[in-house]
Amino acid sequence: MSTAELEKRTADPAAAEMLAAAGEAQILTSWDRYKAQQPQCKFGLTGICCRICIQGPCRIIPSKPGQDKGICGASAFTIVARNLVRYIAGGASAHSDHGREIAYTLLHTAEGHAKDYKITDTKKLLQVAERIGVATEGRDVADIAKDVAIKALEDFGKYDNNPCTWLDTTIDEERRRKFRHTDIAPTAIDRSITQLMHQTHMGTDADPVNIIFGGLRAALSDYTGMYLATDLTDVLFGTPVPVMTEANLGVLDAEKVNIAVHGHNPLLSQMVVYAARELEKEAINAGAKGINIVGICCTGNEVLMREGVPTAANFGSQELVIMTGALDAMIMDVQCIAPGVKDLCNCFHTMLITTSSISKVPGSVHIGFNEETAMEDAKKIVRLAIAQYGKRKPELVKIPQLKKQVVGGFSYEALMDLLAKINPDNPISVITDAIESGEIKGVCAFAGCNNQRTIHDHATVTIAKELAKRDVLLVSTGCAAGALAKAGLLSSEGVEAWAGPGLKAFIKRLEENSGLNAGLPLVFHMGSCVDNSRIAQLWSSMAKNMNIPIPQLPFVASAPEAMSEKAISIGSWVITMGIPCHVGVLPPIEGSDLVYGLTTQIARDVFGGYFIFETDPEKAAEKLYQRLEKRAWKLRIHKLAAEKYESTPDQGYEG
Ligand code: MSK
Repeated sequence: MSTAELEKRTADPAAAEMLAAAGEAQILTSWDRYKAQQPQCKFGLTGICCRICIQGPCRIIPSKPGQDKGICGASAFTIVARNLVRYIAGGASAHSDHGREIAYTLLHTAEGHAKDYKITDTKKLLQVAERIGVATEGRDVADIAKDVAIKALEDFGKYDNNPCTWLDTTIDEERRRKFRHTDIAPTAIDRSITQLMHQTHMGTDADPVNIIFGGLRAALSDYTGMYLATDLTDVLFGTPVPVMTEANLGVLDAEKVNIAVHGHNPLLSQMVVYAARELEKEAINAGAKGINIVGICCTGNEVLMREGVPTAANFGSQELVIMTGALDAMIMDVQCIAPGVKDLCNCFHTMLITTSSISKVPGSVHIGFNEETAMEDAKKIVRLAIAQYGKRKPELVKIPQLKKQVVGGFSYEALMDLLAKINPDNPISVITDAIESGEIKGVCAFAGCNNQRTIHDHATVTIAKELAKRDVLLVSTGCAAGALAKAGLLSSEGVEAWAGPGLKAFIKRLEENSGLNAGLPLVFHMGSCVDNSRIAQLWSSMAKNMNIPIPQLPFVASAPEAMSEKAISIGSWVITMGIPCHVGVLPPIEGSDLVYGLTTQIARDVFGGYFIFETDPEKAAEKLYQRLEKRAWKLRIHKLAAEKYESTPDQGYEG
């Protein structure tokens, strides 16, 4: 494969090296399968293929009488809206079901039925308990944890009509009112998802506006599920603090047993990390120099944040970890595991181990993972990997010697601790003062995946560099954080290379006071996909400190390579919170001008947040920067006016 062809596939040099090797060995990857799918169906791409009943599929051609509607009479706008919100239902179900598993484990830990787990962060438990109204005074930690877990589980299926607790206790009064007026606050997660599937069933709702609002209710369920997942995971495994690690395929170690944890649920990956520490000697007895755990996707982000486990790949390059010939086992839990990894495993000695009853791949080994026997199960899995090490074919081992330093672990609490070194009384004001003085121009949060419709990692890295140059403070989660990590933007090297003068001065000021042994990174890694809740906590606290509603805050979000249903549901709740959200891949909505307008214009009028669809990374950076500049400028004008007329700044203007 020529260099030009490789550059069209990935911006990651290690991935390019592996893709060249795959080409030579005639091993097909997702890049080849994407090419083989071209041209993709235009009806599907624009959202006007309806498969909701089995009279269909119906494909809409607006200019052709008779075919301008589906067989049932559904218009293009109904079909596009239904298809779009069903993505949200899928995303919300995945995030929230993940949260449910964590809540059950916390409950069983508190009851003493999950002996391998413990309550690690009591401080966070008490904070969460107080926030959601669970009594703490004079009570046993286990009793408090039990009540918190039950409250979380109630958010899935409670039968009263009050908003979900994790939504209601984490938003301000202005958003609470907005969600009440628009009737999109979910009362129970499961109900909102079920109701959305009902609403979009054949012959129920044909009104695209009503359908979209039903979708937004489910999106706020996604928010609820991921927020409680973050809170309770911190309680179980600890709230992340800054850690040093590395990223990219060079983190694989030819002399060790290499195990990749892949998926999302830390209940498994944390146990694998603990088990590997205990079984180090067994690996040495097998002839290896030890055990090397590496992460892929968000379960990788979870253990990076808490344990400093290095990242081997993000979503787009997951198959290429196997291509190194040095991966002994890939352990998967749920979500974002491409079934194509099994084809790669068949070409090498890598064992694919599935662990969840709802996530299996034909031909792989299944070890059911249970919370009651968590450590035992994790050890069984690690021992399989050790045995597999002996089957490695040295002649097939080819690890690209490319990796970058990463400083991660910036939970909301860790960020506040860092800011408190400068202003212990009001840590968040360190950021808001820097925005008000113009030293930094605002904040951009990067989230989301890789998508074969874009060059792997290219848009994420390009937009981040462009915004950093213009003094925008950057935070990230998910596979976007993976892309930035592999490109060196999660290190102090990134600050030297790409930060504008204001951003550099800001980060250096934090660094001088940090008390850490490492330099601070250009982009602050805030965790996995569910940890977008940490980003929401950040913007809420900034808005509160500036005494403005969130839609006036100079804060934007970007998912340059969005791929999954979860990314659509995250983006949807981000806009309901009042944050402009860029997406670098057009979702299938072009088949209806009305739905397109709802997401990009009407959303702005109603919520203050809206989607910005832009596939060109340079243009996207420009648009994001303009949004920040405009919001910061309006803030300054209103503040000046308030000072001049000795009044309080106007709260009612559009941000
Ligand atoms: S893993 S949802 S590919 S970010 Fe969270 Fe990555 Fe997107 Fe999955």
